[in-house]
Amino acid sequence: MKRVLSGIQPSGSLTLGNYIGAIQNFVKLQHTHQCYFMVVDLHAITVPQEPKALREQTESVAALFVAAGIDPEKANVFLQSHVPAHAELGWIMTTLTHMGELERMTQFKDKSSGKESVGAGLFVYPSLMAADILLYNADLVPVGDDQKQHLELTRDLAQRFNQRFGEYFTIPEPYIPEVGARIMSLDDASNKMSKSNPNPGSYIALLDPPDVIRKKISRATTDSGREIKYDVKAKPEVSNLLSIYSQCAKLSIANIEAKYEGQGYGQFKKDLAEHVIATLEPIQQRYREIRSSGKIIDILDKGAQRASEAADETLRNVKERMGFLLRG
Ligand code: AQP
Repeated sequence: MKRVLSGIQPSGSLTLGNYIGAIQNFVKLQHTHQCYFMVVDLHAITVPQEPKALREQTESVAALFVAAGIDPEKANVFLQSHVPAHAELGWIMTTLTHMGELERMTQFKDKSSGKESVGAGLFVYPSLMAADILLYNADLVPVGDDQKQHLELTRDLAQRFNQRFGEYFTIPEPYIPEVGARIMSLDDASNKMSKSNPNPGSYIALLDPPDVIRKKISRATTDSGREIKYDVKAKPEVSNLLSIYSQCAKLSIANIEAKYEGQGYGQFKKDLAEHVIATLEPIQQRYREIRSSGKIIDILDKGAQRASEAADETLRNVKERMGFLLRG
């Protein structure tokens, strides 16, 4: 069975973008692959996090994984910080990474641009991501467009290690989902929908109540036209809403265009809000049950135990190959 690894940062409240672009694919993959799905809290602290919020968001993301349909008996669900091998292999990978490789990373350039002071962790983040993937010898990594460059670096680091210390790491491949929409921000369709956006009107959180969802969608930016047509260049905002509609209502875009032919944006937005609400309602219901049961701590403990077994073995092999004197 091929191994899949992916993670989501607890850097805010999960959005519909995270669900459509990542979690719904995780749910499918768990049936056909050996999956490792983690909440990457060590990555989240590469930008400042408030401790109380970090703790709450971490538990919330883990509970949302399960509420959205990831079965902790099938997939390994755990926190990155519960498996210390991530930080240790992360350091080892940092020593194998060249400064120039990190300087070329566009995500670092984006996230650091205009900031007076930037943590070194943000700079070396791609080396830690490489460690996350290589620890489990993952074959496939579901990645969005913005992470492709980091996966390329992971592949280079795996090859570099294998050349210097003997064949060991699997070279991971990107997993491109069959339907992988990139959901854009509701207030600006040139940016992706992001959980850390300071404007909550720019995203739909998976835990937003129905009225908030209705309000956010009715206020979503559109153009001054009337036509409901998918054309990313000419009508980026409407195209984004069509993608969300298609994913939530499980209808093709052509079908939705035909349904609203000759109508303005009003009814389209109202119906879209109801489809989003219907998609999120069962997830929110299960989320409340999981949080109130307190089971998530136990799920994360078991997930970390299983993940540690695989990760510790990799780390031991890596250290042995590199010439570390191992404990007896
Ligand atoms: N807007 C999106 N559309 C489709 N997929 C998305 N993902 C994120 N936003 C969208 C996918 O969700 C996973 C989570 O990634 P992450 O938490 O590690 O960080 P991210 O990609 O940077 O996500 P956010 O929500 O934008 O977080 P912040 O605001 O903290 O940077 C990834 O698989 C990603 O592709």
